[in-house]
Amino acid sequence: MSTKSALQIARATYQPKLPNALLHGAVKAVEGKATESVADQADIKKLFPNTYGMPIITFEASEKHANQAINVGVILSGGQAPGGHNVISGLFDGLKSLNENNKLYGFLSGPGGLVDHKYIELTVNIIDEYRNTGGFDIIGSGRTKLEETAQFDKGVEICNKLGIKAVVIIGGDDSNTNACVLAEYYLQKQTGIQVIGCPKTIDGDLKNEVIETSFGFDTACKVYSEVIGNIMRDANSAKKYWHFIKLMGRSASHIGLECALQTQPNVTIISEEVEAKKQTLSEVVNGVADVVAARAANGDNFGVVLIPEGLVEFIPEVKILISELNDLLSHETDVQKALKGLTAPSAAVYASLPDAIAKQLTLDRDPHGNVQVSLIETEKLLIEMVGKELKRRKDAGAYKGKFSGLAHFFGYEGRCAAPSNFDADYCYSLGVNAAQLIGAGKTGYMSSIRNTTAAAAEWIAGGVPVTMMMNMEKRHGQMKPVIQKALVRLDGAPFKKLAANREEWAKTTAYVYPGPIQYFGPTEVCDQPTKTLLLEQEGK
Ligand code: FBP
Repeated sequence: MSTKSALQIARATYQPKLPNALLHGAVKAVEGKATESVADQADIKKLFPNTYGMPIITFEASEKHANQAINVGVILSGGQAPGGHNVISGLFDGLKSLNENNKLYGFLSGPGGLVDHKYIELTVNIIDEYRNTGGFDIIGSGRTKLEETAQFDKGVEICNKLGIKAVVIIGGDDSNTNACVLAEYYLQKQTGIQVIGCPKTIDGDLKNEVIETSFGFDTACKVYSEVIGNIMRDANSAKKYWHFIKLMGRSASHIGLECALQTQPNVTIISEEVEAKKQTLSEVVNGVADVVAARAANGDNFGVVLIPEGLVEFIPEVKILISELNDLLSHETDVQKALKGLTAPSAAVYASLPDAIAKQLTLDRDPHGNVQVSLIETEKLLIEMVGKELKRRKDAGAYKGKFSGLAHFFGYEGRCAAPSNFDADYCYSLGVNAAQLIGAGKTGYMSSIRNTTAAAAEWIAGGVPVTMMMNMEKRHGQMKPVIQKALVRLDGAPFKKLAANREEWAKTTAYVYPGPIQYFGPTEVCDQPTKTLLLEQEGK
């Protein structure tokens, strides 16, 4: 056992807040109207005959009644997100309040644990060690996809052996899609095993009309914003560097947008806007160079630029280049030979890239043959290209400033942070709520806590059928049912707020220094949700 810090010891005693409906361990499930999937209704209905169209469920507090003892399994899936341990402790406490003989098993290292029969029983002593802590180390996580019926059948074997009647999958859009496929299969095969999902990902892209936010987004953005604020203060003190900060978020730019709203940087690139405006790489570079030049004209040779991790895949010409490279390199391992197969426009884009980045595009591929965007050093790419552009302007007598760029990438630093009060409360509620969905006999549902900008007591607890969030999308050449990913909406309140202010933030030095997450203290300091969530909910 590792030695604990004073904060960890104090934090372990924090009792997460719960919605009123979940406070006393007994609920009544109120069913809404039948639901439809967000799109492709006929296809989704055909693929999910047993779990399609189920109603949204809202829980109301009720009288306690006797429940049969059951065993439940839990899985952490995908990238770490602050609050995962609280989902599990909430699930544990929720199950115990249904029946103190209920048992919780944790499958180890992600969905693979279910298939490979690797598990531990989660006892109260283990759970108590992890309350309100960051990380997924209680049982580990992994990215094995649950897609094949052979895997599902292996799952039935271990569930039957351990007497498990329900599996809770804590994951992002893909993992919850797979949870729904599993729920449907287990119903069809009459296994008697329920499957419940929980919305996780720091990326913030698992949200919709009925899921207000994915857990972990709040804490991760606050951690990044603290550090961005510190860098801003350094920039404003030394007045000699331009800091280019890449922020995690595999495709959507929600993290970059939220951090921008919290800290007010000089430039924030939003991938979704770049794509919508069909911007070229040189247009993106010119946009940044314009701000650097305008600030230099005011004597400010410093600044901060926020860059979303997935940017390159949203620049149409780079996206085409990457897809051509994926194809060519899947047939030809000799990179030089493969490059000869590029179309003329892609060859030109490739030639315009700094050598190191061009090399990253050809070398780093994941097991599916795709470029791993988190390994592409977009922050360095932009520094180099903006530097070149400024030199060109200087040679033409159009710019007189100094430009010195520093590169940063914030991602892993925030994924295992101790959850903010919001995430601690939200996650614990999601876990207790998942136990109630199991108690109510539900399957194919995602645990849902809504009204999250109100005080926790007023949060609305219940369940949302996963099929409701699905549409059909092309994956590896085939149409598949998947939960629709939520990208940044350019007509949404958070983006509009950025758009209305960014010209001002570019020119003036309007930095905000949010400081570290506070766990103890006044509610206006400790319990605020993200600006994204506040702005989105305000508009409803
Ligand atoms: P999830 O969608 O699984 O929550 O993971 C998100 C993420 O943190 C991305 O922001 C990032 O691109 C990716 O995981 C990194 O993956 P890995 O942990 O495999 O390096």
